[in-house]
Amino acid sequence: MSVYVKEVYDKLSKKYPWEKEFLQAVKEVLESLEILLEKEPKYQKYAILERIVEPERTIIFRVPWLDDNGKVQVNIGYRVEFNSAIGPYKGGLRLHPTVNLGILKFLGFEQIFKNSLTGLPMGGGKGGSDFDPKGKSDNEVMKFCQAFMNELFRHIGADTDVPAGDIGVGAREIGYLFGQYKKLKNEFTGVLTGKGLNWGGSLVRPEATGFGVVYFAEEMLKIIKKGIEGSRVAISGSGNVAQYAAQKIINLGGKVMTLSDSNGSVLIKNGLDQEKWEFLMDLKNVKRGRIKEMADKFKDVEYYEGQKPWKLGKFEIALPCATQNELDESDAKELVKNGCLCVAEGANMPSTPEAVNVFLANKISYAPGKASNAGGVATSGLEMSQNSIRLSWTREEVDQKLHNIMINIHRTCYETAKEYKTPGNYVNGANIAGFKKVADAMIDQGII
Ligand code: NDP
Ligand code: 2IT
Repeated sequence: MSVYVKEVYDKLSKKYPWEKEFLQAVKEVLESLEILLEKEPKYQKYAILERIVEPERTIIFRVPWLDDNGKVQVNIGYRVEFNSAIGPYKGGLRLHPTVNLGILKFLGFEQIFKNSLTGLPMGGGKGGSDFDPKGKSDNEVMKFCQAFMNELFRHIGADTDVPAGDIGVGAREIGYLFGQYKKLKNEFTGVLTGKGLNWGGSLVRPEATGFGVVYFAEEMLKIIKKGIEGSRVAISGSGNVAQYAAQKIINLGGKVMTLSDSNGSVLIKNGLDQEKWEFLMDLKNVKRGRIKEMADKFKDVEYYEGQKPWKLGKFEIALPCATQNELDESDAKELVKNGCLCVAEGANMPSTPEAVNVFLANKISYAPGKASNAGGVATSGLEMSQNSIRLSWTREEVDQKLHNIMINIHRTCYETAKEYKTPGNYVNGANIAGFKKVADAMIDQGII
């Protein structure tokens, strides 16, 4: 590490030693930036690193709500407004029992650079709660969302901070959150994205993250003169991102061999087809069941309790779409050994630093989440544009714009990596290109 980077990182890790995921995300970005910082002393002069690693504002609040038994439950709510140099704070809300400030700071920090890469005017933010939606009734989820918004509403707005979905937050939760915001503010505005289609949502937003990951993988594969058609693809997770990554892979002639949830993984011997995909959609979005049930239903599906997909077979492509640090060094070695050529992250930071090193050392086409999963927030940006002009674009128009954005992000990362003499290193490409735009805007706007 250079002296400047080391100084900033050491100070941060002494200040927040318990925020492991946040420190992990910062370390990766700062290491990539060393080659840039050497060339451009202005970033040190203006203390950009010291400033960019601290959120502009963090809101932490109590969320009391009544469960179906009339008992008072209390959760903690958060919104980390990380950086607004290039636009209003923008990023999802996560509802999961593991949520804490360190997790949301890692997600908010990544979001700054991801949003910058989309080319759209969006700053970085993230929020959520330790509320666990699993096993809760619709009524309880509504009560929680309303209680959460009872505090959050005073901090957000279409030109201030625009939340969206993430783990545990989909169309249902966005609906309840939006309804409560509207009631409190008496205002129908684009304050959230991922809205329903007949009340301000954008076509293709539900599909966007998964489609975008596959569009990005296609671009990486073109460079090495390969394609998706006929490839065996390992996908982890079975939520929003995994579902639409799977659909796009099927449409492009690839074979989706695995899916998973936090209990285990399924190996789909003949590959996921339309019938199985529809079963998955109903299982996860309507019945809210477990992935194991796919094996109960289909003969060629095997369930592996407590296992991740990475070691279950031979795959040319891997798309981790569940959660952070779900793919470790030994998983990466196994993937490489079995002929994996391309890893595109649908989740945020799913590969551990050791796994990333394995991919880079073996010259695998590896895309970090902040580049390959940017299609979701990019389409949220398109939803904001449509809300502002009070018009809706067609499915084809939005999909075309999303596809172009992913092609552009790929090109930016690829070219930037080459310019900084680390060709093929999408980690450096994404971090340097994402950072430069935000850092230059911070310099222009003075010490604030
Ligand atoms: P969903 O809640 O729809 O699905 C999450 C999936 O990941 C579920 O299958 C869930 O299984 C699994 N999962 C969650 N936590 C764990 C865990 N600790 N261990 C193993 N599996 C786990 O969320 P999304 O699909 O929206 O999000 C998935 C990832 O993609 C996250 O990293 C998110 O930050 C990222 N992302 C999402 C975007 C979006 O637009 N939604 C945009 C960009 C990135 P289970 O049901 O058992 O919990
Ligand atoms: O991690 C992410 O980029 C998201 N969860 C989507 C954020 C958004 O504002 O659409």
